Amino acid sequence: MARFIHTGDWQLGMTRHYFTDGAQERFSQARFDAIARIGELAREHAAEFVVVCGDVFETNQVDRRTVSRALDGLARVPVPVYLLPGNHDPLDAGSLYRQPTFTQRKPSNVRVLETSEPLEVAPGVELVGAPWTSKRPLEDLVARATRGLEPRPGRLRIVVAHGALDALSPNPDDPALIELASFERALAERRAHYLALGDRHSLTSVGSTGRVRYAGAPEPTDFDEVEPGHVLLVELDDARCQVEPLRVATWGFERREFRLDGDADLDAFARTLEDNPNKARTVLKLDLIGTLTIRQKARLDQALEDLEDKYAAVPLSERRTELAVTPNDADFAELALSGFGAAAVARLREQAATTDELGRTARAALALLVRLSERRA
Ligand SMILES: [Mn+2]
Repeated sequence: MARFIHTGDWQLGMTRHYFTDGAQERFSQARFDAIARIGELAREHAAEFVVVCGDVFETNQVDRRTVSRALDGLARVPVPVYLLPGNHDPLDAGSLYRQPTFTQRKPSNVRVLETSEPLEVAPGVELVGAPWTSKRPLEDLVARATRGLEPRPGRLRIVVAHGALDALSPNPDDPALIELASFERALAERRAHYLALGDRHSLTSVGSTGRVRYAGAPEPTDFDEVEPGHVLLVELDDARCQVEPLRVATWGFERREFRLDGDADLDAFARTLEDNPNKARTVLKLDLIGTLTIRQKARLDQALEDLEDKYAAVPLSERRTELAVTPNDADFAELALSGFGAAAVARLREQAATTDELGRTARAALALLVRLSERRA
């Protein structure tokens, strides 16, 4: 029997353009902390080893500090860890796995799967790696890694790979697609017993065998991921494959839609988003629809500014502009402007009534004016 942790897509060193410096540092740190948590889970669940199925690092160009901190974290994992080069960190001429920072500081419990030569990692248990040696492989690396394998009774084989399965990919012309049927034949013939995959950041079981899986990213990286934030605890023998997802993530990517048609909606909006106890580690994308007056839009802008201060980031949604803003008289009653100020508001209101870019700019200017005047009051 084999009992191990299957993970991948750590993406150490990943950056996001919408982060402020502080949020970026928290995001980076969370990925190092995940290594420590995976080590604790390995101990707690008596896993014999950990396989990391590619994209351990975001690129081969991550800075020295990222490599050093990763290796420091890996040294503390109480079991052997096997790293597979993926499409983000391929084993090419410039690979970080071949640079002195990595080779000289690599702890003894860490090994890079550089070839598909079966590697015995426990009595009767072999790993078969399918490493990426370039960013654009021209064949199915899993088929290549398993082609020459013969069934050996009493021996379990875990294939460690990275990439898209043909059953899930929208791009049938990609020569590197992993053919599910071909691996299922290897399973049926007992040439291999499990396919540990990375690349897809969503927790996914593919086909009906339960032996072909993506663990997903242990810390999420984007909005379109389904159930990211886990590693898989796999218990495997010839007759049985039991897999349990174990939660790791501390971050979240949330996409939320709100309909805003007045002050009551704005109250509920602010209350709901204020409620999240994990704001500093949540990236929030808002889809806002509805119709607000200028004064209400000013309230919304104030609320958004407040959210941007508290959340990790609130990147702009493409749909945020579906919010309609319509000036009404009450918006300006309290401005108490005269002379030049009153004339400017009158002109902006005229322009705000148009639907073009000028209208949008005029409405934004009026909202800002209302907001500033309220702040002064
Ligand atoms: Mn990845």
